[in-house]
Amino acid sequence: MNELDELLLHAESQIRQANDLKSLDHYRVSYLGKKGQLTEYLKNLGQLPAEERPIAGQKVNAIKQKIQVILEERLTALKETEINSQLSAESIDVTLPGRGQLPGSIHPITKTRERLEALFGQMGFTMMDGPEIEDDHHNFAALNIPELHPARTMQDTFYFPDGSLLRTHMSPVQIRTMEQAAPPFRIIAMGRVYRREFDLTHTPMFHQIEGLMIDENVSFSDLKGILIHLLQNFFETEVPIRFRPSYFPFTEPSAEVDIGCLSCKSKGCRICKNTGWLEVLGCGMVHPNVFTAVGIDTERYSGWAFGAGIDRLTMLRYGISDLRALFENDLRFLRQF
Ligand code: 2U9
Repeated sequence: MNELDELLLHAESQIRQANDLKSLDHYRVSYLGKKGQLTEYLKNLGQLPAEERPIAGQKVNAIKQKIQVILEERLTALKETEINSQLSAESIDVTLPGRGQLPGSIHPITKTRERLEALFGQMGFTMMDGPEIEDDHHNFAALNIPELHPARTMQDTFYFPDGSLLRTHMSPVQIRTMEQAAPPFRIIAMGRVYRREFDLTHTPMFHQIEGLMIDENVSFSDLKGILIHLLQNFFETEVPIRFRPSYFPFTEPSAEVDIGCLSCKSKGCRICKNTGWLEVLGCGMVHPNVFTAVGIDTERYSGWAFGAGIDRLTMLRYGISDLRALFENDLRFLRQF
């Protein structure tokens, strides 16, 4: 009996010290397993005198139950520790600072587009969109660009084998708008255009803005008023502005617009090629043939249009001297915006 009490004490202290599930199982087997110490006692009960057997049996069973309870308690405790350590190892500290990524910056071309959209928006113009892959009708024919016009030869335009093409200007967006709705119109279109040219001042893809205003009694003075207002606000100074007669197939009369050179204050420098002037856009009154192509009554309506290179406007506005900086994505350049 004393032996059994000692065994219980021993078992209890061993089990309480087991600090993982493996050693706990080892003790379970060593006490309660088939060849365990208590099992041995049970087996040996038969050798005792008959009158001692029931008491001894009860004692062995009582000890066995106690050991089972101690094992159970230890198992629960070990599992809880395991879960707690797993929880603290896997928990995420949401108060830790982030990985320190720098905020991005707005590309200068995007900045120009946002400024232009806001300035025209204030004057009641809405932005229209259209496909970059176009057809001959929307890019050329409807714009009074005749069959043999140089702009239609393979030199300037990227053609696909099926005759479709990459738009060479934003005008097709305006043609599509006029085909789908009726005047009055005050619209602008901004986006990528493509031409087969690549040198220091030209890239095969560049960005254009075009604007169109059509209503009854629209005249060249509307064109001048809006474009002068636009340029002075875009460049944020009262720059000198001049209109020079020019030619475009889709406008008549047509003009090109220059501003006084921003870098030399019109004194003459490398940027303005010593003329004191910088060309910034082309414009004119919409040609009657264009109205006819889209079914607008030329007796009732008149309108003006303009086109400008967004990349060029960006370079002039931010004093960027090399066109390539806009397309190289050098972070040292981009982070300045
Ligand atoms: C319609 C009718 C007329 C758009 C116009 C220009 C003049 C022009 C150039 C500016 C620099 C192209 O990117 S650039 O090389 N554009 O000079 N664009 S008038 O006239 C239109 C447009 C749409 C229906």
